[in-house]
Amino acid sequence: MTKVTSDKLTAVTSQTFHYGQQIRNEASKFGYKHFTYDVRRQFSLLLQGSEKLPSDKNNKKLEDTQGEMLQIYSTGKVCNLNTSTESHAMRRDGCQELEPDLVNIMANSRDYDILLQAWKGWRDAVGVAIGDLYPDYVKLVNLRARNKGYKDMASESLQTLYEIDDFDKLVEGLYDEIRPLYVELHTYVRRKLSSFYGSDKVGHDSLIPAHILGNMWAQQWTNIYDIVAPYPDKPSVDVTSQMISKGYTAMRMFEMADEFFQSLGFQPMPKSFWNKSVFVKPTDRDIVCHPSAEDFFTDKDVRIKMCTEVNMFDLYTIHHEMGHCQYYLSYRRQPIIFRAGANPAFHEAVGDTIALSVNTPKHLHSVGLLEADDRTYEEDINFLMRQALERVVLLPYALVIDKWRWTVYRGQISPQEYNSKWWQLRAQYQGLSPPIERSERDFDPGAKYHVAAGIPYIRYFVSFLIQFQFHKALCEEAGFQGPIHRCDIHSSKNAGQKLRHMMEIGRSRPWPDVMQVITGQRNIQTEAILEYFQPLMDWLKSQNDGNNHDNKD
Ligand code: X8Z
Ligand code: ZN
Repeated sequence: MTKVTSDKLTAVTSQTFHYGQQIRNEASKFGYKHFTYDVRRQFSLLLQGSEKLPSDKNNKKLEDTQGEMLQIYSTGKVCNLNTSTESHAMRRDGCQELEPDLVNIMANSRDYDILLQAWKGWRDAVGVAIGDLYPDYVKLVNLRARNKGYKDMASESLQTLYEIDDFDKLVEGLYDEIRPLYVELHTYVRRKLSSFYGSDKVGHDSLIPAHILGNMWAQQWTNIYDIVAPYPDKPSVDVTSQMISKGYTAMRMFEMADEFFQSLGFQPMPKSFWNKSVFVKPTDRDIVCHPSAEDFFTDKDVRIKMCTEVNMFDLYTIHHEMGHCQYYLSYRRQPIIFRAGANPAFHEAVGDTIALSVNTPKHLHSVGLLEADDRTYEEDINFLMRQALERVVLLPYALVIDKWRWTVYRGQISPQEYNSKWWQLRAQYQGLSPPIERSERDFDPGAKYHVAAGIPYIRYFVSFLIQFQFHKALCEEAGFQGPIHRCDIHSSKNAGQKLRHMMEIGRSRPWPDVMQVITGQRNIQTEAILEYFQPLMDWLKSQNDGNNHDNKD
């Protein structure tokens, strides 16, 4: 992102903020309690925590600090990487950018030291600089939250977004139900990595070094599927190489996603989407490559921005982003205040729910990306392993990010403990350790986009649970019989209608009501995800044979 772009962004953020204050001011003049339900709900959502106007000076400071953090993140580069033994892209300035360069190294290199250089380099380049700004940032967001009548930023984001008290305790309880599955998976993966890299690098009953899991943040581990494949002689369920050999392009991947939604009865993506979205990384300017989907709130103007690479993970991300766009289009007839997900996790879950079908061997076979769909036990387990690396692994990661931020916002730790607390949570929930010594000069949370951009993360934790509830409900609606991990809802107009009904409601009702429309349940549950992964859980237990070590101790 150039300075000009970032100044523009700060200016627009500021304008939006002031406009919001102005209409909130107007709205606060009405005694709305006796209005009809719909109008009352709009007023109360609009007026949520806006008791006082924050001082303009502090607000400007917050915008500037936020802008600076994003600027550091989006222009971060790692120079002097010694990758001469491997063929990795090197830019003319001898530096590597996060996307695609560093992301690809983390995904594809199997050299322990090169991975370490890329991992450390990225944290040196952006973490440290963001860490210098973070204590001020925390003060400013807390000040803003208190001005609005909240205790701190943690309670502001939890209360405004989820409309439930003690939401943080609720998610902790849900994770307790997932932990046994994660512990089995972690134990198995650690053993495979230990044989691959050697027990001097990965101990048998210890934490896993965070840089060898195929991902810069160890948030999803699909890129090391080849190392951990349960039945390596059976066909790979990762279709990246088929996508490449069949000459797939970014555009073709977007068209595939659009076709899937249409098969469920959704409208095609509008013309402006195809004209105005960014599908591949521009060569003439820096942009924030982190994938995003935007609602322009006029007509049908919805767009995606993504620096797409041809691989199976990006195919999943495209469905994720298109889910956001379909949500924007579904609720566009609602009043502005209701044009949002039932809660942020619902927005994150739509595209992921669709991708649960897209990823099935049955579907991949039907689009010519898998030669056979044998439906043998081995193929099932291979498939579930890859799915677990994509969807189970994210759960503890998501919890770590926001548990850490809540602790920080609540002032329970001081800036001198930021990084050590981070690694304590990484060990406790994810079973990961830093590959080299860290200190409080480092600021490893800042190496993640959502921390630099100030975007809450617990939405993904909740999304990765409810997407399985949605999937199960839609499969039933589609009349699918069999284990839910094999279900592909492609072409089911009934499933599509049910999903659309839920999406059209937007935020006009409390989320438990909306959840009920699609699943018949009123709460977040782990039953569907655990049912989905049960065959893998049984297989992992037999492999680990009681040799698991809860990474809590
Ligand atoms: O940020 C995203 C999306 C945009 S809302 C690409 N995700 C999280 C991440 O990348 O950290 C999707 C899954 C988790
Ligand atoms: Zn998203």
